[in-house]
Amino acid sequence: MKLEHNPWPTELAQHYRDKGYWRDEPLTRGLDWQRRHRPDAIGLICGNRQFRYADIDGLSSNLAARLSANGLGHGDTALVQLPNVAEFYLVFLALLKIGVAPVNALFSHRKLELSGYAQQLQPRLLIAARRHELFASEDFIAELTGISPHLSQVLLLDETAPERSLAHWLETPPLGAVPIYFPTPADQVAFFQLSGGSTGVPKLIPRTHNDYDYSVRASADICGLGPHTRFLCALPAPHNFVLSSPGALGVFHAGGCVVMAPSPEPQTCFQIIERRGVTMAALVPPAVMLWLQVAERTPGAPLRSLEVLQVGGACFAESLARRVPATLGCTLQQVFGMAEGLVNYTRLDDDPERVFTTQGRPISPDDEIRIVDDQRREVADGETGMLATRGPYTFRGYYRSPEHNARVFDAQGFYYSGDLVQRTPEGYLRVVGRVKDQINRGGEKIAAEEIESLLLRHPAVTHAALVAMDDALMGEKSCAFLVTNTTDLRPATLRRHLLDLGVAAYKVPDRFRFIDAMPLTAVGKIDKRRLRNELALRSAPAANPSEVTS
Ligand code: AMP
Ligand code: DBH
Repeated sequence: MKLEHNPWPTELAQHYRDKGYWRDEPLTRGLDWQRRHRPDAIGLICGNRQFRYADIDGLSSNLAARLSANGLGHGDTALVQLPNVAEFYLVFLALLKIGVAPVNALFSHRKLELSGYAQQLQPRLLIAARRHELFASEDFIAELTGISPHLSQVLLLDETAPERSLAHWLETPPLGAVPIYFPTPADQVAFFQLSGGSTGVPKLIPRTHNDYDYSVRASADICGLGPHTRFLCALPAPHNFVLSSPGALGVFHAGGCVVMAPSPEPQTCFQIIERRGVTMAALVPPAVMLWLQVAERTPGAPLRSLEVLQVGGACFAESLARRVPATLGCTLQQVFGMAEGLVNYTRLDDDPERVFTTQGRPISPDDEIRIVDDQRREVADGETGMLATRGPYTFRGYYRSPEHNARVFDAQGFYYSGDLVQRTPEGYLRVVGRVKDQINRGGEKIAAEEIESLLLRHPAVTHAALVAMDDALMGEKSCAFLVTNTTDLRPATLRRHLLDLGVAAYKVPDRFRFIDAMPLTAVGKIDKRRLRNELALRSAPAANPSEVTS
């Protein structure tokens, strides 16, 4: 059975094969090569645990075989939520091996996000962690089974009962004959990536082996990965940046070593970097700010092994970028990517000025970029326009979302990312803004519509609008403007309301403002530009008693 996805047109697919981008091989091929040729090389470090390539392959094969023996295979999907631990990759690789397509939820996701994914994918398998509040008891598992009635297999990290213990399933080969299993065909869905989104319901991005594998291989090449690479995974492991740009998959492809960190917090990361000789790390801008502060306070900080720091996920101020090489003693690489596909890198041998002032150029000569105005006419180099792209690893449609797809793709299959960019004459991109209704909170994306509709579920809220406000550390934070039918609604009540609905904490507005009426545009839509301007004008806490700031 196949999972649906919008394929590339035959001619383009042929072109991508002819160029050698698509190799019709599974995403696990790189691992397979390492296992055969360098079984004893260390590929993964998590705390005090070290995994050789032979271990990574063996453990993931145990899990693959057991799941396969239990009847899981092509056409099936899995909901996975794990923290930054080695098991994240062991599970991902196991599922790829047997052709079960997972969605890897962020560890910060809660009921609402997980239920949304379960609703869309109808998973038969759930892999999660007992340490997550939702999985400390059985209630939410029962709820998920209600949403996805075929959910028949549950495996948990930190679980003691063997029939449900992820550790047990990884460490023990199946009894009896090992079943024969295969990955899904390379032009089919391998897994679902998460989109930051701009709509009410979080959208899923089908990624095929062919397209993802190409982006990983080409990224590993651009970033100079090899067996010497020790890559620090300090952002959430499922994030497209640290999974594939070049991320952990790039490192496995190149035979290097992924070193897990529980968070990007500098004290922890600096220790791990020193202890493990980390050569490369990937961060979002707020984390870089913290690293710079700590490194500046403690000269001679233990970052001697660090060669490259990648920064991406949100706008990185030029002034900060300029501090990176001197303060952290490493090469800076800017990365502008998206889980939907297109990834841009500054190159390691680029002139520093270019690295400080642009977000890089695309991976592939066949990444087609259009920068267009409101009428979708191309603008000249240096002018600002909306980014549209298609190419050998940019998806062709969100999972089961025909209406939304009709809005964000044009007839030629170009995807409109919602970013406002400029192109330099050399083909480098600069991200200057956004047209999508999203808040980028230090790399964590919040779809305004999702939070507005949740706020409106409170009986006292009659109108809600979520907008970005500038923030020195996070780049942006979120502010909810609200019109209510009562005078005594408090931010704390609304915060509780959102958390009770089960939304991830990072999506809860950082500030609430109560106003008498929403400003409207000429066509009667909420005028978010005016709301944003208002915030910019009064960035100091409001003194007006009709507004509550928190
Ligand atoms: P997502 O769709 O969640 O994968 O998020 C991708 C989006 O993150 C892009 O469309 C941009 O809006 C934003 N983004 C990623 N990298 C950068 C960057 N280096 N500078 C500015 N924005 C970025
Ligand atoms: O923000 C992102 O989604 C992102 C950033 C850098 C990404 O998907 C990527 C690199 O691949």
